[in-house]
Amino acid sequence: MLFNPEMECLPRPQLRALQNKRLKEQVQYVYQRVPFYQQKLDRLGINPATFRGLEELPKLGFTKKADFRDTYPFGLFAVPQTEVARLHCSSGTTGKATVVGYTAEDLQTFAELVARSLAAAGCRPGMKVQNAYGYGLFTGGLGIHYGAEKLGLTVIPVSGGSTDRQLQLLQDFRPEIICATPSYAQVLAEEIQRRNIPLEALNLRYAVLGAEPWSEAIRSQVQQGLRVQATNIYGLSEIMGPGVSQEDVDERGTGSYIWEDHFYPEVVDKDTGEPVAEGEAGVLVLTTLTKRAMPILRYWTGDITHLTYEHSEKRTHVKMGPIRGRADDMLIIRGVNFFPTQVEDIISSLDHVSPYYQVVASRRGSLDEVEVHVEIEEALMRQLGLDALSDEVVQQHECLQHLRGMFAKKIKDTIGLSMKVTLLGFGQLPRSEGGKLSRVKDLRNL
Ligand code: DLL
Repeated sequence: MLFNPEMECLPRPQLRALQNKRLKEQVQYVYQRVPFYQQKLDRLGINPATFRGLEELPKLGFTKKADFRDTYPFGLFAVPQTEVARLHCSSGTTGKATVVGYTAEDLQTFAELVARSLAAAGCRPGMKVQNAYGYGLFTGGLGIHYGAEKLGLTVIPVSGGSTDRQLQLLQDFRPEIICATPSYAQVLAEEIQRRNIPLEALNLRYAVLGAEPWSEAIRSQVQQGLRVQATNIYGLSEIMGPGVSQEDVDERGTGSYIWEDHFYPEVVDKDTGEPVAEGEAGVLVLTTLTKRAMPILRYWTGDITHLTYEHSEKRTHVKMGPIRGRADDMLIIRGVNFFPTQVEDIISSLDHVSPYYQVVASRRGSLDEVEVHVEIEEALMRQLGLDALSDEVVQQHECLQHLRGMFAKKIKDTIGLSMKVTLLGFGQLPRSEGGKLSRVKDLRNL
């Protein structure tokens, strides 16, 4: 369903003209109101009055996470505090949090774009949504909440964690929709199976998953385990929160629509900052086109993806691929650039392994080492009559040794690195406690 058909289907020439007009306005607006941008544009010799819009956008350089830190807490705000209706912070960063603010108008836009996203995910007015994103400074909980209300859903604001309560509410209130991080949706799916809760006791149809990278293997696990159609929702606090882009339920696996009337996307080379060709992977850079409290020009998201402008039946907006990792998550192992999510692709292609894995980088002497821990499927554990796995147990089973060898070989063949593979029993790796789950440990202290 389209929430705003006029905007979602705006023919591309008109969409581009709208973006151009809004970008010029946004540049003038920040120049007048944010000393950080005024100084930056002056330094670059750009006069906002004669700025030519999209064609000149690459001249503006990038805004980076460090710029938020350097101007902490309110240095990038374009309105007086009295006009700021809400504050949020970005999650999981070291040092000072990144503070972001919204005017009442920004919150309206935020709600509309989340409403659009939920509609694309399959949600319809009148349905109930269990919102298992964390409420608080994190944008996930409240962001989804107001968008869901705007679409006309009944919101169950349970927040993240408390798995017993989540399962109880899923059975008692019978929501059609669950919104959660993919790693927490995996936990719910597993617990339902472990507790022998029949899927008929639930009424779920859709899962809207985001806030961390996930794979097709996780999609299958959640779709089967919760009997839902699962779509991707992407976003980040610095730009807005959830709902910057969203996958359509009927077009799963083909990318997520970026709501281009409000955000202008570019993908650039992570080393040179130069634009890459359509379809090529690079760092996603986003420019807000309508933000009032905290407009951001060319934000270096650090997220690696690609764009496709291929025409779709449903909407005219561009699609972005799944996030393949973050530019700063990239591990350089013995000189080879490697994204831990590449391991995920290999896992998806193998039988008998679960979608749970962890990549651990360490250093012995001056040599980098990578170890991949991966769980095998519950069914195989049962078949072999095992509760847990250890190296000794693997030694005793030829099929496990074969699986381990095949996995290590695939890693070497596709990534070009030798990694030690450790097979674990189902349930041996950490699970999400309701929020984001980190699958990478870098112990090298680089
Ligand atoms: O995670 C906003 C959000 C909430 C998105 C709920 C979706 C659902 P931050 O805490 O600022 O905001 O983290 C933003 O999370 O730069 C990505 O690296 C990652 N991320 C967000 N969504 C996805 C996704 C929220 N669908 C950072 N796939 C981003 C992969 C994602 N990574």
